[in-house]
Amino acid sequence: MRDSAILITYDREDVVKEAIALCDSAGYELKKIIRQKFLNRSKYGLGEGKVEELKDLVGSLRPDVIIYDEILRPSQNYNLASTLKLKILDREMLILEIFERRARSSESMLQVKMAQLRYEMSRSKERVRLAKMGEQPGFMGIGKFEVDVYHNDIKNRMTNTKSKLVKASKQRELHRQARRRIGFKTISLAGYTSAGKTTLFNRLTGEQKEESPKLFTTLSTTTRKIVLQGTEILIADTVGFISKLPAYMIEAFKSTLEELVYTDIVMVVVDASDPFPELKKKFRSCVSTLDEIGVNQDKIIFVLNKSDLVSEEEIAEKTEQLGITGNRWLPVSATTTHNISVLKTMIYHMLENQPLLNEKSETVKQEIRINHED
Ligand SMILES: Nc1nc2c(ncn2[C@@H]2O[C@H](COP(=O)(O)OP(=O)(O)OP(=O)(O)O)[C@@H](O)[C@H]2O)c(=O)[nH]1
Ligand SMILES: [Mg+2]
Repeated sequence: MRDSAILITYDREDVVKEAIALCDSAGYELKKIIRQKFLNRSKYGLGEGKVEELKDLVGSLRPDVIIYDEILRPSQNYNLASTLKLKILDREMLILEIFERRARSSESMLQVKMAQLRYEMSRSKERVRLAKMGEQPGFMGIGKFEVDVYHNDIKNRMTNTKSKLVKASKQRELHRQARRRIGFKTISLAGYTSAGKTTLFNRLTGEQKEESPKLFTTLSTTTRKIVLQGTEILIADTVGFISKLPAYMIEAFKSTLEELVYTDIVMVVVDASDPFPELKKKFRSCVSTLDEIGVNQDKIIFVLNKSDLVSEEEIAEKTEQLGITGNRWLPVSATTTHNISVLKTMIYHMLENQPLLNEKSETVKQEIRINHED
């Protein structure tokens, strides 16, 4: 049986929709959705009056957890959990739970582990402070010795996980070098979660990787060879982005996302059927994440997917409003295959006019190299 939850989120349609999809992807059955204008009040996140109401609701609905669609400080989480006597999952923890459920490859499992440890580490200071005040359950009467043990334990596990991730990253580097020697050009799919990257990937490669309306269906990269006008190229599907993804999570997935820096073309897949405000939010989140990992803008193609659900005029209008100019964009439908052959031609021409690996990406590579010290 699925665990049940009360979801607390913002009072905005697109936000509510995404929060429901996140809960569903994590496997929770929603008993109630509470919409609030503010979720960042100091003591509980929620206002005190709302907490009282919530107490009654918890009494009658008896959910297993409360899902809080914002990032809570440990003290807020503790205050809420002890008042409601329930486990509280904030947005970060919820995303981490989904990642944990979805991780299949050993590298993605390590990446999730790293993100969980970073989450724990970022909260450990305040938890220790609460413990010293005798306020954190399970930490009662904790002494200096136990605090040190706790910290060192997280640190050791982080060092351990990181060294395994560095190994995996080196392995990737070797693969990249091999590809470069052979002269393969590569393209990667990127974009917000559920935009249709895997569906497009399957359409381009004839693969049958899992496509699903659930969020974060894909967590590890799959690379396949395709032939475009007689030339063999490699195409990679990647993990999706989401708004408010904390930097440490991007950091944890860096070795996977790094592929986007070295690839010759990045196809940013956008769900063109989203209403404009949602589309804009997701688009911005993609562009800023790509920017953060150091992807050169010149090699981006914007693929406006799900064109079967909206008119071409509407797509053109949305594209213009997003500020996408020139001829680096195309409406397609991964489901009906509309414009897929045009997309292939576009990719082919773009690759033809590009050197295999330009100087710029070499510089970026230096900048995003994982920092072994922290
Ligand atoms: N109508 C329509 N639906 C599509 C299209 N492309 C994908 N979908 C649907 O959109 C949902 C998400 O597709 P995926 O390919 O799993 O999306 P993704 O970007 O790989 O998502 P993550 O792996 O979760 O990041 C699925 O239910 C697909 O069937 C399309 O062109 N038209
Ligand atoms: Mg996918």
